[in-house]
Amino acid sequence: AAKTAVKEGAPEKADAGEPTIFDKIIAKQIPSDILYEDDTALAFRDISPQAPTHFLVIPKHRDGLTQLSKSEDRHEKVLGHLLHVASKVARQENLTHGFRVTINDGQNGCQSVYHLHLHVMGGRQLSWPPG
Ligand code: IU
Repeated sequence: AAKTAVKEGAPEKADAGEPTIFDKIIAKQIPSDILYEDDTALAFRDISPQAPTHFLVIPKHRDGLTQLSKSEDRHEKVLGHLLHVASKVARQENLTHGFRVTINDGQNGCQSVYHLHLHVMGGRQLSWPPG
């Protein structure tokens, strides 16, 4: 998992996160199955689906949002937008019987890519609680 690398004694940068694979997906340098795109958000199918339908919703401009726990007041609008995009794409994908939205945060949350992303999973009966 990519960990934030800040030199000892160095002032913390606005976005100390290193580039991730999602930057290449946003730039279309590597192919992905894009379901929705606007100026702010991108939704694409997860490469390793955990349900019949599994897509990710990410902000195009990370702006410090390596993970949810780094949110600042300025992120409020984009955070709301990402949830609404999750809902719209779930509708587009006909997840009429329900779905789950998950954000994995940090080590205990099993986050592996340090660019905020919402998982949207559906198309089967999910169980609760998660592992
Ligand atoms: P996580 O919550 O950080 O663990 O989720 C990262 C997700 O990104 C995970 O479900 C991967 O399958 C997914 N993913 C992807 O869709 N395409 C990629 O090139 C890579 C990871 I790397």
